[in-house]
Amino acid sequence: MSSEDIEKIISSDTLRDERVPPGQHVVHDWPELHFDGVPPVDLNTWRLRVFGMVDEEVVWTWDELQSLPHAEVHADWHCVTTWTMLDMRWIGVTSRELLKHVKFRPEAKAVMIHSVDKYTTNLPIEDFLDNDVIIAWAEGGKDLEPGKGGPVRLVVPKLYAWKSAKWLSGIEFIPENVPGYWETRGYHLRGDPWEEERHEKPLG
Ligand SMILES: Nc1nc2c(c(=O)[nH]1)N[C@H]1C(S)=C(S)[C@@H](COP(=O)(O)O)O[C@H]1N2
Ligand SMILES: [Mo]
Repeated sequence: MSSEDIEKIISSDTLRDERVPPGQHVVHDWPELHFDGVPPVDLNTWRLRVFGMVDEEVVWTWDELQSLPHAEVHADWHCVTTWTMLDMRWIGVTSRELLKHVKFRPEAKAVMIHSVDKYTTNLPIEDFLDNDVIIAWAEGGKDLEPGKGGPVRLVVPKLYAWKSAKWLSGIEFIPENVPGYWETRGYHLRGDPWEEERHEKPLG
């Protein structure tokens, strides 16, 4: 596939006059954050499984994922620990492209994202289907290193980086937007950096 064939998507947040959300600062070295170690991922046995409230479960192998149309997303990216990276260029398959092959039930309200390291994070379906959401295997022209989620991760540019699950393995359609790993531990259910949705308000 030549680079001209790749659909180019510009995340609308890169068109803002002020691109750095409140309380954030720009970094140039890509930090690496995960709750546990870097899990080994064998491409021969790796699968991406879409399940839950769907008419029929769909499973992709690595080669099958690669055979879908590729896209490049130009986007900024914000971590709740206050770093922001501008002008990321992610290569992969968009969530919309993937879901051309899945019929989810109208009662489904959210997705729970699953990873090889047992990490989970939740997204309302509208956020998952935003046009800049990508299942990415490369950034800046280089394949993702294992620490950065390689071979493949989700990227949700408009929400804090904890929503961008590394070592993606599953997308589960669920009836309610219930909390994932960090959301259960006090992070905001949605995580919009422009609204500073960092943490849920403490009780009491
Ligand atoms: N599978 C998995 N994905 C994950 C995490 C994790 O622990 N496991 N950490 C999240 C958090 S809290 C952040 S801030 C980003 C960091 O991504 P990076 O290491 O590429 O900077 O990954 C997110 N995705
Ligand atoms: Mo994070």
